[in-house]
Amino acid sequence: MFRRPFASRGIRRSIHLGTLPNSHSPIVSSLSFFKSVTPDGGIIPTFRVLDGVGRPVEGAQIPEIDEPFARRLYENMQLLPTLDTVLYQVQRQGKTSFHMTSHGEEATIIGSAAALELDDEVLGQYREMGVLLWRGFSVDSVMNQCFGNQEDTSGKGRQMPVHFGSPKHHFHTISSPLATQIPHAAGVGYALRRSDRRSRNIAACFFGEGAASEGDFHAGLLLASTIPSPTLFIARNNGFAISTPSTEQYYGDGIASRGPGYGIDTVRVDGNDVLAVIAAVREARKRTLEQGRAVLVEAMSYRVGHHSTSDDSFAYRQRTEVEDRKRIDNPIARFRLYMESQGWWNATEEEELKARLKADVMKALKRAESLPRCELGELFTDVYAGEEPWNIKEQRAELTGLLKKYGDSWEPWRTELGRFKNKGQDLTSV
Ligand SMILES: Cc1ncc(C[n+]2csc(CCOP(=O)(O)OP(=O)(O)O)c2C)c(N)n1
Ligand SMILES: [Mg+2]
Repeated sequence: MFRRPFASRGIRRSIHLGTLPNSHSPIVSSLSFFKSVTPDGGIIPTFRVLDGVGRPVEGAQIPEIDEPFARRLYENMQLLPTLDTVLYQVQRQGKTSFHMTSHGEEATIIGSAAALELDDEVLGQYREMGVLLWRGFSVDSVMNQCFGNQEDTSGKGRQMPVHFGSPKHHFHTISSPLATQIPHAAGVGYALRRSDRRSRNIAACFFGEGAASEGDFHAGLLLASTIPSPTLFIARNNGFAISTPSTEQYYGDGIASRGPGYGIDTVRVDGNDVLAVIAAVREARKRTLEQGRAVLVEAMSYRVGHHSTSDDSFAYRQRTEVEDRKRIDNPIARFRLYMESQGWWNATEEEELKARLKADVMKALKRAESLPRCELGELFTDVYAGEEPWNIKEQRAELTGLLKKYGDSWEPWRTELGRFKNKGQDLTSV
């Protein structure tokens, strides 16, 4: 069976000369090239609901949300930067090794999370902590992961900070090598299709526009397109892949233009407009589930923060550009203004919320930094299922030998061992 990829896209045919055999491609007598996927040969439009100051735009399709839901959205959009700001400073104080913020992308991340079902499988890139927050992953859990202490449920302190994972929250563990999650998501979508969750859940995959330059992006979209599965791809186009501006990542019309090439329903949305994101992702999810086919959403935003704590973005972009982008279409301010216009929010509540969130985060920070790490021997557990293989036994024996020899006498090791539960004795006392 052949689809008609261009039938509705306004490719002009001067004369009807039939179609190619085994194809619906209409034969034409005029030579014409094209490089746009829109019917009028233009740029793919961006869907928005609210203007820059939170007023519905003309003809806006406001998604259905009630006051409690809107409050929850807003609180999570505020919690995310509260955590980010503290965790960024904590890294600067040398207490943790790394952090990545979501500054500027709160609407994309929280809005998408809010449009998904809580048990949809999520495969993130690394900037999607907000999805976990929306799903009830606690502030304590965030801190415990970032400190890698004995209560880190993501990986017992064996992952870098912000490399969260939580089966309970259907959040697959973050893996930094770019784009690996994209073909994985197509596989997760396919597994869902073959399971009893077939008509209930989807796989939602987040990635940056930079990650979309990897081969894995194309492998993943092709897989989801040819082996249909309920997989929703959400591209966070935040303008940068570390120092490389998005203008150097593609010459075509962003990431969205690639969807139709794979026969995938696609939409571009204003990623700084939380209501637009909710409307777009809700509809995308519905299509994904109903058609059992992949859908692509490109959310347009701007990374206001540095790439990570290892980056100083003023080395490659103007401070004024960043300051401007903090003001223009600010996702949080914009939604707050909308909330206020509905009578759902006011200045007193704003102050109370900020104070409460800051207090919650500081309390969790104090607790997390006071807890020891897991026992050192945990380093070797959970690597393989079944009987422990020889190489793990060998590595444990080697570390134990070194600890027995230098653990007490070499100061850096002594200090480091003091941070683990039982101070490494689970290894040395055996
Ligand atoms: C395969 C691979 N190449 C390079 C890197 C280094 N790296 C880490 S993040 C990043 C930029 C990714 O940009 P984007 O996908 O747009 O996501 P953003 O950071 O903007 O959210 C790069 C190049 C990596 N982690 N993996
Ligand atoms: Mg990016």
